[in-house]
Amino acid sequence: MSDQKNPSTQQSAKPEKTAMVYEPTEYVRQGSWIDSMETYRDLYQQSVDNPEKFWAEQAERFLYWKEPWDKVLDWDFNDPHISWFAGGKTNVSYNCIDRHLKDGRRNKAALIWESDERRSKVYTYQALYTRVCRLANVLKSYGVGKGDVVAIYLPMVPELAFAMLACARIGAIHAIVFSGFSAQALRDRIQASGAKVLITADNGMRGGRLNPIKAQADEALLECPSIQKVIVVSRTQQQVDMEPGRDVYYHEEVARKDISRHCDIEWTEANDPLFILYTSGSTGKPKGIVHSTAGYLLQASMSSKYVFDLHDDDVYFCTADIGWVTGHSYIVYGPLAQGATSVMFEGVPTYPDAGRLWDIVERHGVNQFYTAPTAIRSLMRSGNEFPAAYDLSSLRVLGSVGEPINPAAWEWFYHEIGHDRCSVVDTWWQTETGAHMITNLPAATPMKPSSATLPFFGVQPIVMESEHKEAATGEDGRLCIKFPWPSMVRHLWDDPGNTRFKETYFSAFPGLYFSGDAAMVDEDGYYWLKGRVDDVINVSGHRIGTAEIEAALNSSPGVAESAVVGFPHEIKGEGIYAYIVMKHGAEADEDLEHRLAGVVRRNIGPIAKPDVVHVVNELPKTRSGKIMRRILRKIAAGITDKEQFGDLSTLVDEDVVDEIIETRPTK
Ligand code: 7RM
Repeated sequence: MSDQKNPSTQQSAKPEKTAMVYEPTEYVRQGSWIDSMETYRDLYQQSVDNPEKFWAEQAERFLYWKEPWDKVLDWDFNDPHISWFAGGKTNVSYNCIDRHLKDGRRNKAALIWESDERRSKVYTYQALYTRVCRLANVLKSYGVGKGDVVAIYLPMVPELAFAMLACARIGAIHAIVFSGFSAQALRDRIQASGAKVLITADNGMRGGRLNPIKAQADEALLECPSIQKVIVVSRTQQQVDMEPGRDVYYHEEVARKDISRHCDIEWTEANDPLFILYTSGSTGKPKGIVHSTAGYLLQASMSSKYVFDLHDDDVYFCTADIGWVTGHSYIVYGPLAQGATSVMFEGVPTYPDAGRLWDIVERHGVNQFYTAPTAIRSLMRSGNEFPAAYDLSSLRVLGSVGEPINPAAWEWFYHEIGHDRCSVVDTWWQTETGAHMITNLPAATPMKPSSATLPFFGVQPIVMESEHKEAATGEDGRLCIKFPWPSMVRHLWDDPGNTRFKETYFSAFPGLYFSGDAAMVDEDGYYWLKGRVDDVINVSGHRIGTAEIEAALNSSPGVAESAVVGFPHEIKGEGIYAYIVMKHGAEADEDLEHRLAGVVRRNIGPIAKPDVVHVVNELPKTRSGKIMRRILRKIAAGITDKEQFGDLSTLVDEDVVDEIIETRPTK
């Protein structure tokens, strides 16, 4: 763990902090599942007093079990292993689809897909069943079965949801790669996961622009010998290269004569992996986060119900891309386990104009709307005339996720979108936590703008000042979790001996799970998140490791070394600032920035492109050879007064710092 607090992310709560407390309105409280603080506190108390009893009751209530479990919980955070509901048999596809065919929801809309060009398609639970079964049978016909990995590289098309549920149905493990990632990033993830099959598309369609997904996939597959079959969804009906024997069209395969529209369930053990999702950390390659079957689905489902106060007639809309964990848990698994109607949007918030999301809310009568602060800030900038032009009266709960929401964005969301009567739920969680961890409940918890408020049921956070010492009320510290929760990451994929798993999450604070975030608890017990304390940059709510960007930059000819840090960015939350040292004799010409952007785009994807490139002669290093990132973060944030840099005595050469300050680009 790096010992320096990342100052670039401190633009969150404190400076702008408002004293305002907003009580849930009568409008939200009416008919809600949890309508008072007493109910929340009572249930929360039960959940921590006797976690096993609490979670066993919830598991009975929220999931269908083919066979009961033998043991509710088995865990150890020192030699980390976590097992929930061991011996229990269930299936995620059954819980998200089949049981709703018998509980009166057969003809209810499961998914409403809204295309980039403003068409929509509705899939009932019955339709979802048929689609998923057919695809599951296609996968089976290729020999895919329990424990096999299926890589998915798809834009936001309905087939993405079908593919997830088809894998779950036959016990295969999906590994979704965000369609904005590059060929090389896809290749790395396929290689790391050992996937047998890839499901992809001819093209993606976003904001009226074509994304040549199949071409990217083909490039990746040049170095992925594990892939035996490639299923191609025809999104734009364009001619793409198809490799005979390997590549097949989705629509042709599911229509094959030998493919039945029923597919038996493969009953999986509660702890069997449901999916792998790669996420960035402070060092090395992305980590393959492995989520379980039962525990994951239980918490995703239960939080969907209570945090969004989801009711049977509701239309729920989460704007995330399924390539990230938010889409996994809160477009597909959580809402569908609840038997809800979930809107899946292919496009972008600003196409054809900045009213697009409000247009969707109006046309589909959305009741819950879940998005990220970066989207809110960008729409806020486009002006109030956009939301004002639409009927937003169906809304009841507004959600935020991805980074701390600054008070100005919170207030705008609350007033301009929620018309002072909806609740804003600020949900803190991570890829690793699988589901919501710290959040308000819309009809119960008084809201303080910019605070994620209180822990969800069963979640036991603790803010640590140092390795063995808890931080005092009002003091910043590191956010840890004391006790396992059902949707917790179980291990990292391909991590023999659990070495990296232990090192990353369980070694900084012995006996605790460490989140990588800074936080403070106030006098009311409310949590205020303060951003990452490791070398992870949160760009528009997406996690990107500085080490990954540096590796890309360093591979560019002429670059000797680089250091990447985050800095406060008005829209993105954090921007990417790259310090570059050129090789002896190499020139930092006008084209350098463009070349570096290119190499990052190719290695990772467009989201990781530096916002600022700063060529320096040397990086500030300590006598032991470590780059002093603390200083680089300050300079990137525009702090150039050396008085504010703290102790510089361990630097080899302080003049390096002066040179960097003097040459700072001023755009
Ligand atoms: C769901 C997701 C996780 C990191 C996490 C935080 C930050 C997410 C909030 C937040 C403050 C929030 N998964 N984060 N939600 N910070 N308030 N409500 O984003 O794995 O991609 O990122 O995101 O730093 O550690 S993630």
